[in-house]
Amino acid sequence: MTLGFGVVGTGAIGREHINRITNKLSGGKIVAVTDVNQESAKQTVEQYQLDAIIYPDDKALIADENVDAVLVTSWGPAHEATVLAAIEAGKYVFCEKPLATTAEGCMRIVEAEMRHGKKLVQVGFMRRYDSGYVQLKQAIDKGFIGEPLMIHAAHRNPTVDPRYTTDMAVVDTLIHEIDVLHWLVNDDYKSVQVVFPKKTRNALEHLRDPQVFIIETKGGIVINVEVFVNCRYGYDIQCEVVGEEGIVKLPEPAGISFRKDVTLGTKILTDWKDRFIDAYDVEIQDFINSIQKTGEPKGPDAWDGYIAALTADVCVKAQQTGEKEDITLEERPAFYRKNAVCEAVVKN
Ligand code: NAI
Ligand code: ISE
Repeated sequence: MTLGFGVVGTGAIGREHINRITNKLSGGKIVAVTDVNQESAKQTVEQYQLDAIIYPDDKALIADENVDAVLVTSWGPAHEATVLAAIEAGKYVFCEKPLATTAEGCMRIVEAEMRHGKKLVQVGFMRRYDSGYVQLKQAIDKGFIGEPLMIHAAHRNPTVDPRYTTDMAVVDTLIHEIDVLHWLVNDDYKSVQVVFPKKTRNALEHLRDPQVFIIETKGGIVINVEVFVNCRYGYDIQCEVVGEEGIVKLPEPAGISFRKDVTLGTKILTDWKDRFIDAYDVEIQDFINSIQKTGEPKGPDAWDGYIAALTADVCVKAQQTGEKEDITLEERPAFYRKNAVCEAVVKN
């Protein structure tokens, strides 16, 4: 059966996902779209020559019987209401991060899904599908570097929109590391402290940039993540795990090396769309395949969305207090499996 997608939000990543479902992946079809900017929805249908109904809002789209799965790519604050409405209607959901902007909002989604009795929701934490992170995880799980002791990570964007604020370094950017790093080392977070180095003159007045997050896990691993969203030189994601017996490091994205103008070099990417293009393809193909094969998505789930949101809330608090703040997580309910994805990626 072809999975009919209804898309809520036809902006940057909404169009990316529409394109991949329509032109690259198999087993899915865009049957409906909506956007608060109806002109954007209309342009998208024309751009990708979709045979899809344009709805005035998410509720009408969800009610369409041809919509099996709702692809939520609207702005973060709108996600919760759409996801809850989709669960209520018994529809599958692929929701871009954040699942909801607060831990309470994510918990409402978790409760609704558990009441429904079957897993419906996958969150767009695509790094768990990135071949570099998967290789790191396999090495760590096999004991290749012994016990992990430290992680040094960096998330750098060349520049950001003027509306980007200091807390967005957590809820919009660090959120990817929050999800992927505890998954990588099979541990839970215990505390976080934020340090603000000297500010770059390339950041607008209202934004503190760069920022360094020092996160400790329950097992004693110390993680430092630099978030630097006006680094200028490119889009650069780094991750190095230091273990008792050795070190593993995220591979650099492939690209030709060149010798030119007395320089030996390699181009650095500038955009998240290109850096994680394969991971986005694999995550959505896995969403389609898992539903078709088992009736449930297998990727990062609503509980993972909740853990990320709760941790993000504490990180924002730590930005404000400058103190080491405790991260207190509840036990993962049996309804939600641990460590979603790696297995699926390894098989694919
Ligand atoms: P965008 O601003 O380009 O697009 C969002 C679209 O949603 C706009 O067209 C807007 O009119 C529409 N919209 C907003 N509220 C709506 C509502 N209630 N109903 C229907 N349409 C609504 O934003 P972008 O960059 O596409 O981001 C969308 C989401 O995807 C965000 O949550 C963002 O955090 C996430 N994202 C995830 C990435 C990843 O690496 N996984 C990368 C980029 C974005
Ligand atoms: C954006 O929303 C993303 O999710 C990108 O992956 C991230 O690198 C960027 O900082 C965010 O703004």
